[in-house]
Amino acid sequence: PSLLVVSACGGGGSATQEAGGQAGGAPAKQTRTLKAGIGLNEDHPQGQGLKKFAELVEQKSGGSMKVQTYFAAQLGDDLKMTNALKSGTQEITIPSTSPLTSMVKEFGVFDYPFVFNNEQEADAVLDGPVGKKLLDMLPQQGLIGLTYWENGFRNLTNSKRPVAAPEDFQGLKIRTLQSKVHIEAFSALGANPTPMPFSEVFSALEGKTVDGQENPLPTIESNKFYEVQKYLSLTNHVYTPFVFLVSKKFWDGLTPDEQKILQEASIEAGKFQREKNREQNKQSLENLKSKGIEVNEVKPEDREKMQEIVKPVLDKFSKDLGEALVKEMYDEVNKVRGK
Ligand code: TK8
Repeated sequence: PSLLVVSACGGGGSATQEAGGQAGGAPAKQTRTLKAGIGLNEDHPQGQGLKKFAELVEQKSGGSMKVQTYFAAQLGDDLKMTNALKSGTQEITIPSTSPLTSMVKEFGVFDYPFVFNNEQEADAVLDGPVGKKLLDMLPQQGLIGLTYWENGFRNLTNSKRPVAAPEDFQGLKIRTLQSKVHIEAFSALGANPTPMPFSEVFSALEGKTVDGQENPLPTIESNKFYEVQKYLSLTNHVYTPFVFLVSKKFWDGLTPDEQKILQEASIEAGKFQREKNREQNKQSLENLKSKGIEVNEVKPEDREKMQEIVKPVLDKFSKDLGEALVKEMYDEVNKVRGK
């Protein structure tokens, strides 16, 4: 007679042990169920990536590890889910790095506007020593950072006017990420930044508590911000990474093999996710135009002016976040540029 023992596993995650019959029978096989939640929708590249990750984990573990997926902030916003990982009530989340600056301030270097010109430069920094250094700061927060996925280059939408030159930011009430660098950079540009969790953005735009917001194009499309915004300005002002997080309490209870499965699957699914995101970024621009949002470009010289305006803010933050770290990031970018 087979015996089913359900036990709460020490570090969170539910574990089911199926005893292989009587004592002396086949070794007990443990099944683990991992809760993974994200802020974006199932059809967004982040959602597609998470589903890919779940498939890979199931495959690689021969079915002994199962990932339950939750989309669209069903389990809460980025910070709430990250805190659930810390306390061990959720196993996986993939937040933007920006709200994590309240835990690891050094993630603020990824909030510097106008650092990367393209995704390849971002990949070099994230997959290189700078990215690694930041992941290494997570365990002391009760978090394991396995790899980076892509949120992407952010663009501004608003209900007032096209934003093409720095003066167009004047007085615009913009929802920003919960990051000091973002808040101060938008203030320097003359905007009125209002930080809030992503899950509150649509209703804030709809109810006109804010005039605008900024996010990558796939998100603007997937979350239907075009329904409540008139203008889309292709500012490409900053690149936001997603960081793949696992609860440390949970991680510490895994076997090395199980850890390896999660590590490999997160990286493999991440490659898939980055590719999907880059395709979708192009597609979303077309889709958004056809939805009737008014799109404008930003001239390189106006981007440079914006860059000049935020520079003192960044110089100030570099003192706090570590000038060596900031320099390492820019050096890495210059390497890709062949400088
Ligand atoms: C989704 C967020 C979102 C981010 C934001 O959970 O908050 O604007 O860009 O995509 O991480």
